[in-house]
Amino acid sequence: VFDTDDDGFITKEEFSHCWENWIKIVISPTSAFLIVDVQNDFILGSLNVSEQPANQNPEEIIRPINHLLDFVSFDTVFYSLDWHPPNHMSFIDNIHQYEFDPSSPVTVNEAKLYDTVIYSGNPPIRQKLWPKHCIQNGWGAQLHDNLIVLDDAIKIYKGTYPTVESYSAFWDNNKLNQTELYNYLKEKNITDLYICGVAYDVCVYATALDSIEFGYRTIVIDDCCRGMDLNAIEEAKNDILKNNGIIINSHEVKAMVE
Ligand code: VGL
Ligand code: ZN
Repeated sequence: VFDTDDDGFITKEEFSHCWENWIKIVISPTSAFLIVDVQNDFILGSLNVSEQPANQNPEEIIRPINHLLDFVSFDTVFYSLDWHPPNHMSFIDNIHQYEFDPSSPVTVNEAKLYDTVIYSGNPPIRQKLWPKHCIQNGWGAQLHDNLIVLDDAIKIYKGTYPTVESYSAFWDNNKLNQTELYNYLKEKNITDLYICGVAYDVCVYATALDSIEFGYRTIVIDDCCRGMDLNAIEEAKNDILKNNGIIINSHEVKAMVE
């Protein structure tokens, strides 16, 4: 395998080839950093996670995230963006545009914000109702102004189709369609995926579970996440740990990556 010209010696070129293709990968982890949905609507706008019972200022996560971007040499940095068309079925204002399934626990006339409804479909579609948020190209969908956005980072857009909800940055909620994230991670031979962002108990949680399922060493950076509901955050963290995910503080990241 090493000695492709079979002369008993490994040339520099042969070694470089092996190094680039597998030795480097075997002996050292390759780390990517995924920043989930740090967009205006989740930090300051319509789905501002600090209005929820967790009641911590979500802007506090920007500084430690920027610090990691400045001082840790990740192989690749990804930003995921919740990126909905105006008629997305997750918005409570749009429920009259979609047909409710008879099995829905609440009817179109009863449905309130944060209820889960069931729309007709084959199979029927369970959907939690949210305020309008992250409309494609709008202010709410922009990454927070203070967040450092690296020039060579990759953006992953999700929830882009009206009748498809996507909490995870990998998959839609029904696991029918993938984003480009997994292809990029494979192409770049990433072994370790560091994840942070909002909402801890929704999109960060779903993304972490999918990352684990794809086989990545999955590290969630606790102080760089904020969520909607304290109990749900605790449950999400327990579930991540139970599935062999890792949860650490941002000051531990640099030593792990380098
Ligand atoms: C999210 C609710 C609806 C999230 C996205 O990014 O956590 N939450 N859409
Ligand atoms: Zn959304």
